[in-house]
Amino acid sequence: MRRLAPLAALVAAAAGCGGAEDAAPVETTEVLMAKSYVFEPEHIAIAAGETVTWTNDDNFTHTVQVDGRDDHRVDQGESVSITFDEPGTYHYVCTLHRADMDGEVIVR
Ligand SMILES: [Cu+2]
Repeated sequence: MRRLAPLAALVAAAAGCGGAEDAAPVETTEVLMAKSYVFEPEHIAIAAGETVTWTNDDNFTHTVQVDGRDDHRVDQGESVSITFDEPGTYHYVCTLHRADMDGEVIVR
């Protein structure tokens, strides 16, 4: 029984921090729609006024919709760029695959 305690504690800690949600944001303006159904990296940080480019390297069409604004369709091999002028935390989704594909842009 004593061996189970550390394992249980580890599982609880992993569940509590929400897995990848708590990963430190990556300083980049390039996000890949990688294979399959994923934004990579999911969490990025940029400076106010910078432009983020999402490029679709997957075999499926995806979209980028930031905080309920215009939805941008991105076909295979294409990209979309969005400029963020105001500091803040912006959540975005692919509206075709909401359950699997979302990410965050932190503008400093
Ligand atoms: Cu998608």
